[in-house]
Amino acid sequence: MRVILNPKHAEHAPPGEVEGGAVIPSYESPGRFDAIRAALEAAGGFTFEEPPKPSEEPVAAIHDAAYITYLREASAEAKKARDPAAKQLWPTVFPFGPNPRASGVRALRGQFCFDTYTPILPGTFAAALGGANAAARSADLIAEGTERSIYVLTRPPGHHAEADRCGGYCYFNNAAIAADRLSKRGRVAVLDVDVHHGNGTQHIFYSRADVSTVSIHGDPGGLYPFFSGFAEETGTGAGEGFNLNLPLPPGTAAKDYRSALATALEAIRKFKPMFLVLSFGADTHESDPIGGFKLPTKFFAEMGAAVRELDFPTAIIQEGGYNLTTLGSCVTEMLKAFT
Ligand code: OKP
Ligand code: ZN
Repeated sequence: MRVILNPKHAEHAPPGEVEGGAVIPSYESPGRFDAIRAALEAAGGFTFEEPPKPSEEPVAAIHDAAYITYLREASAEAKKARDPAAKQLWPTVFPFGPNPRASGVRALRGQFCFDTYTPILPGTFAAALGGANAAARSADLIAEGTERSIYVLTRPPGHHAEADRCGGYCYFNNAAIAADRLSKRGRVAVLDVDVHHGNGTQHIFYSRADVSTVSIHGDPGGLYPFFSGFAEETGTGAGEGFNLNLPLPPGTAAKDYRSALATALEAIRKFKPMFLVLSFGADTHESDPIGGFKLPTKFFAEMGAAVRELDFPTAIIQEGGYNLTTLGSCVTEMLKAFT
C-alpha cells in the first residue's frame, strides 16, 4: 500500500495544552507519527512517499480565505517573535454576542479557534499545509483510479477543524479536503471512526447531498467535542438525511462497537457512493489515555476488513490515537486488511 506522508508534521510540536486552566503535556505529539511509521516499516508491504510541493489551493476549497490568511500570518508572527512566550499563540477570549466581530490580534486568536487545545506555533501553518496536501494527493490518486486504497500518515489531525476555526488539535480538515476533491467525480461517503466526533467534517458537508458523513464516536454528552455529534443531527436543507451520528457510551467494547459499525456500513451502502474517505483514529483502543472505549488491538483488523468489504476506492486519513506504545499496531492491523 502506498503511504502519503506529511513531510512537515514535526514543525508543529505543541509544548503543552491547556486543560481546566492547567498546562499539561500535549497528547498530540510528533512521536505519534514516528510510532506509526516505525510499525508500518516493521510490518512490510508499505511504501512511503511525500506529496508534491505544497500549495494552498486544496485548503482554499474548504476553508475560509480569512482563516487561511490568519493561520499563515499568525504562524509567521510566532516565528519572528524573540520572546519565547510570544512563540505560542493561545486564545483567551472567544466570540460572544451581541457583537462578536473581531479586530486586533488578541480577538482574532479566539475568533479563529474554539478551544484551548490548539495553539498556533511557528511551524503550525507549514505542518497543517503539508497534511492538507498529502490528503489532496491521496484523493487524486484514488480519483484517477491509480490506487484502490491509500493511507495518509499525517499529524496534526484534521476532523475537528471547521471552515473558519481550528480546535481539537486540528487546523486544516484533511478528510474534508480529500472528500471535496473526490466529490467532483461522484458521490462520497466519509466514515469517521475516531473516538471523538468529527464536528468539522460534519459541519462542512452538513447541507450537501453529494457527500454523506457518518461517524461513530463517544457520546458528546460526556466526551469532547461536547457541542456536536448527537444522534439528532441529521443534516440540513439538501443535506437532510445525509449525516449520521452513532454516539456510544464510555466503556464501549467490541460487541457494541461491531453493531454500530454494521449500522454505519449499511447506511453507506444505501448511499451508493463512488468513493469512501475513512477518517481513522486509533483512540478507540482500550489503552488510549483520552478515549474511554475498550477496543482490543485485534478488533482493528476486523474494523479494517469490514470497511474493506464495502469495496469502494478508499482514502484513509490518520486522525487521533494517543498511546504511543499501541498506536502503531492499531494502524497496522487496520491497514493490513486493505493490502
Ligand atoms: C482530537 B482527535 C485531554 C483532552 C483532550 C481534545 C481532544 C481532541 C481530540 N486533555 N481534548 O479527535 O483525536
Ligand atoms: Zn480523537
